[in-house]
Amino acid sequence: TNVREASAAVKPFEEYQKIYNDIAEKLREEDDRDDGSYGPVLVRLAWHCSGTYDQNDPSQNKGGSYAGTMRFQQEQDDPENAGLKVAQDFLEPFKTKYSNLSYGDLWTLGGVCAIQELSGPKIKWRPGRKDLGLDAVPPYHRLPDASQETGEYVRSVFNGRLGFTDQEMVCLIGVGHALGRCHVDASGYDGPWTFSPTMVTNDFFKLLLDEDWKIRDWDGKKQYTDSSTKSLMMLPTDMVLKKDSKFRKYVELYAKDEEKCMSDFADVYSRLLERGIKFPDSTKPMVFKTLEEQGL
Ligand code: DDH
Repeated sequence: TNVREASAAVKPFEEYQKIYNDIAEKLREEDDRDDGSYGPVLVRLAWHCSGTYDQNDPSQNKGGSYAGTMRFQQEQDDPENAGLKVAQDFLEPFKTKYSNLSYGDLWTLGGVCAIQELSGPKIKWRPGRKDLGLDAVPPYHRLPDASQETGEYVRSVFNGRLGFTDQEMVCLIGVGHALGRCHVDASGYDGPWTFSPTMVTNDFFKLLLDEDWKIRDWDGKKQYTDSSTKSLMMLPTDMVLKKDSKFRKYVELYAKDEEKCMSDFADVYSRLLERGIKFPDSTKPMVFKTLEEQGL
């Protein structure tokens, strides 16, 4: 019910593959961030522009990736979006270079490209989102607050608003947080979740189960650190996946079965990027080739 209609694809597949390649080449060339890649922050931008969707909101403020409203200061100022301007700026040149490309399409395509180029699975993607005005900016407090440490809270976001199952939320959070790191100057948290933050893996699940996680002794926000190396982190919301038995069985499943983890993630991330959007039947899901597959 709470959906917006996408326009029919305005470009042929080959045009979108060109945009994909441009983003992928820029990712390869610019390595002056954190662990050497802007990929993780692009994955987070795609998630945060989509994660504002609320299936129960009867108002016009539906959120989701459709309207590209994070280009407005008002949405950038949502405390949960701190640090994402970097990703928007990274993608901005392509908005200028390609006409008829909406922000919603550009930012979701950026996430798809980053996952695939960081050796993740193929993510099906469809175009047709349209830029809408300021009145489409979603309200704050829809994106998750990492300090909340209950299953009830995590489910209120992912099931209540976004309509995902327990298994789907575990998959999204755990594969997302295999990538990148927290920044004190953005969220107030600090550090990476895994030893390979520029590779899409199921390592988050293995580390969550295998490591002994203790509250970090510092004067920052409450977060957890692994006892063996003290170089990794978990957020309070991440720890819920281990403590809640209904979540934990999926953590165990994904820690054991990387193939299932990746194919489930491909499916659920793709649907995350399309929350609240109805695509015309004529728009078939696109699957892009990586630079490597094209010999580029
Ligand atoms: Fe996340 N995430 N995330 N996350 N996330 C942060 C970083 C990254 C939460 C909080 C934070 C997902 C779910 C949740 C990524 C992907 C995904 C940071 C640190 C916080 C805090 C930001 C900073 O300081 O720069 C919370 C809470 C949740 C939750 O669901 C309960 C999901 C579903 C994804 C996904 O992509 C599917 C990625 C990638 C990063 C690393 C960004 C970077 O710059 O590096």
